[in-house]
Amino acid sequence: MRTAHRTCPLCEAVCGLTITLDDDDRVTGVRGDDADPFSKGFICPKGASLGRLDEDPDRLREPLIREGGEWRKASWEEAFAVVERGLAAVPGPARGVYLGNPSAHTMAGALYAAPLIRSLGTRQIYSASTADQMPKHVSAGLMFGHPLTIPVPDLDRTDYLLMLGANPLESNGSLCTAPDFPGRLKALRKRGGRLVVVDPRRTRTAALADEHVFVRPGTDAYLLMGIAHTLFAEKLTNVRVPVNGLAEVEEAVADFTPEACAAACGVPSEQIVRLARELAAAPTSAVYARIGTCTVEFGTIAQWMVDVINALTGNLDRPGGAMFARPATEGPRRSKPYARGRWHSRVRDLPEANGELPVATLADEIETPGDEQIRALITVAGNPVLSAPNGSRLDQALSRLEFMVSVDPYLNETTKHAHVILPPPRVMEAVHYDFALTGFAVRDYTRYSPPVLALEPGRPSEGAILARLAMIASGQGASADPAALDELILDQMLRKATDTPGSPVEGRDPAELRALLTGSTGAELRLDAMLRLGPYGAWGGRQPYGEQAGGEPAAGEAGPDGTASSNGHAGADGDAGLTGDPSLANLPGDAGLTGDGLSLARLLESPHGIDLGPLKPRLPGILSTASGAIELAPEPILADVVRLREALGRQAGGFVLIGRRHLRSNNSWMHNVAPLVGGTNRCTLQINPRDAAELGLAEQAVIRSATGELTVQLEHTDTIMRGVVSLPHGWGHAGTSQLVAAKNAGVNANALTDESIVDPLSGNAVLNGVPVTLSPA
Ligand SMILES: Nc1nc2c(c(=O)[nH]1)N[C@H]1C(S)=C(S)[C@@H](COP(=O)(O)OP(=O)(O)OC[C@H]3O[C@@H](n4cnc5c(=O)[nH]c(N)nc54)[C@H](O)[C@@H]3O)O[C@H]1N2
Ligand SMILES: Nc1nc2c(c(=O)[nH]1)N[C@H]1C(S)=C(S)[C@@H](COP(=O)(O)OP(=O)(O)OC[C@H]3O[C@@H](n4cnc5c(=O)[nH]c(N)nc54)[C@H](O)[C@@H]3O)O[C@H]1N2
Ligand code: SF4
Ligand SMILES: [Mo]
Repeated sequence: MRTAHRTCPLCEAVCGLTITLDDDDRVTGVRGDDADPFSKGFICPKGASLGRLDEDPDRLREPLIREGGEWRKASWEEAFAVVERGLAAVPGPARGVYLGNPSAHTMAGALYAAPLIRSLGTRQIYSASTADQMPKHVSAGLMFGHPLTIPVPDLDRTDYLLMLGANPLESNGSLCTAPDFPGRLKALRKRGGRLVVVDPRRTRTAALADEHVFVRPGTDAYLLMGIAHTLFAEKLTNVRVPVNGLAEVEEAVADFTPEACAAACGVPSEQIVRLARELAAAPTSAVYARIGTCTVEFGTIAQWMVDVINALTGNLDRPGGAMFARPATEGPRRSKPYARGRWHSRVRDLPEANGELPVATLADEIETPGDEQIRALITVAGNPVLSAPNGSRLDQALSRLEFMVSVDPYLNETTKHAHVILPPPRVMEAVHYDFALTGFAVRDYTRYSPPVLALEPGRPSEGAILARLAMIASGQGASADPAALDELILDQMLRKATDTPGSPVEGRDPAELRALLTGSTGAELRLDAMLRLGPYGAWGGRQPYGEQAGGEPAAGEAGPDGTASSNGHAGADGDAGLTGDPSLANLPGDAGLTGDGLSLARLLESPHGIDLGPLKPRLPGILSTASGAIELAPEPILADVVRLREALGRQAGGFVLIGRRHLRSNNSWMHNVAPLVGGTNRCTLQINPRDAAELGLAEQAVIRSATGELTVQLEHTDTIMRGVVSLPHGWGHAGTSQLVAAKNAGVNANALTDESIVDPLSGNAVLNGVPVTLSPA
């Protein structure tokens, strides 16, 4: 028997795990790692079942090739050769790529998705980000100059937290990396702080709060505008950070009186006013909003308002307020100002954001003939048939592709359309480093997990799979060596650092620095370089390490800034890296480190991770706006406020559908693990008992939307407000080899969501607040 340590890759909480294995290398136990300074032993049921997930007999162990309706196992060489033929037959601009959520958690996604995208030579780039947090990237980009400059609530120090559209007791948090989020909320209350939760359902998080506010789905933007209006009207603003556009914000919110907003969002005007006063009066306060406020019609406006209110109350960038993390691999900030809508989708003219197009238009782009019609598709770690709006239409569209290759451990509702499936190794065989999520952490922290088990001979790591796809796509052939790609990227990264005026390695020889790097794989070498050049690193920590030179990045380049956004997309244009902060260098001493700064070797010596301290103020250095100040009133957002104003008088009527998450489930892909799906059916439609009585609904109902209809199992509960029904997504398992999931199939909530409606600024899907009708089954 032996013990190993690694980070849990399953959700954004980045818990440290202690894993026990027997002599045959079978996982016998998974528990929280008590010595991890950030998660301190916390674990949830998903993490605890990681061994079962890893040893799931339905996981693919070798590539599959589909010929007609028949699947057969193939060697890696044959599979890559088929991919080469499939991609070669389709010109670059007609190749699409979709990156799913787990690619935000894997090192492969962080290090190799960007080179893969660039080598495809296409604008047909999609990810789960446009079914998730794209509105936050757009508002952050426009306000702070970079889409990953996203403030997080300073959970451990705040006195008052207003949380909207998030349910961390089930999700364990999102765009707010905080292991044991539930414990941190309890600690907030215990130290006398106040927690207010805004949600159309009285969730487990709401039950723990001091106050729960029911809000009509899709209308948080009104609630927040009403709060901002009150802050101005009652002269409660106290802006302490450099901003432009304060007067414009005041003007924009002028019409949004608490009374007008109350009518639109269903929260009484007195309550809106009181929330504003409380946020301003608390010694420190933070507003935090997540998925329920993003995947809606006014998603970008709501995300913008969150940061505007934090700035107005004087809580942006101060302890106890909303702050910016400083991750260990943070690269230099870029010099180009943020822009969205630089190009538009071919069929529906929807705007690009972060270099991607909205997943809501993926089916259009596959179905509609034309020069850049998607004829070949690569999916990595995604299941859009169950996760994208109108997934049923996508299901049909995918079956028409000339060629599809999926990198995924499962044959599922999406990958069943592939011609080749390339399975990544087991979690225990994979490396782990959280490039993306440490950028949204409530404490600065770093941890590297080498593989617990050696890779089976002949089996490529996921990084090597993606690197080989990138090399095939760029015409280097199926047998090109992935190590060459890593060396190219390393060379570019080191050259950039040594060429940058003011960099601590300015003028040094890139080859000399390359010789100093350690690591047993290309991924480790690249991590080592990023750590050393990062803000706590031996080569970057003490000195300002200035601006990146402008210009278009070369194909295949990732650079120290080639890290991923929350859903793993690093930006087609290579500019979605984390921001750097040239003015506020962090002394390694500050971080509780002794001796030299961070490097891979330092992380390997610290298998439980390294605490880099509480968040510290970072303004104005973290900003990359052209003005050098926070743009409180970006023009594209002000223009969209007109749409919000027009909808003010809109009469709410009829039922609307929202989603929800459950602690023991994870989007679409953990339903094949028996201990997680056992017990009662969780894919139920929650309905208020009074609504059910009025409609004469008992056990089952038929629910219809503009796009589809489903027969659903009802769950009567007064925790959901009247006029609202809730169905979790990620279910509706059909036609795959996952035997446990097939027995717990459920229905696909995204058969009901409408791909024709998006949040116009971000192109994000509208998954909450979908109009539906109900009738007895
Ligand atoms: N109605 C509704 N729809 C939603 C949402 C909602 O709230 N309501 N939420 C949206 C959100 S927030 C998201 S993020 C999306 C998620 O959308 P997707 O990312 O498209 O879907 P997932 O279910 O997360 O699919 C993950 C896939 O990755 C595979 N996988 C797991 N681990 C690995 C790995 O290490 N490597 C690789 N290569 N593959 C792996 C799994 O087998 C699975 O096929 O869904 C969105 N859809
Ligand atoms: N156990 C588990 N953990 C997960 C996941 C999972 O599937 N299962 N998925 C992961 C992913 S990909 C993500 S993005 C995160 C998401 O993390 P969270 O944002 O915390 O997601 P949810 O738990 O879905 O909570 C969203 C809440 O928004 C509410 N809501 C719906 N519509 C509205 C609205 O219009 N306004 C307001 N104010 N509230 C609304 C819903 O009732 C729900 O309680 O979770 C991650 N963690
Ligand atoms: S909370 Fe998230 S990271 Fe922690 S054990 Fe559970 S799934 Fe893993
Ligand atoms: Mo997500």
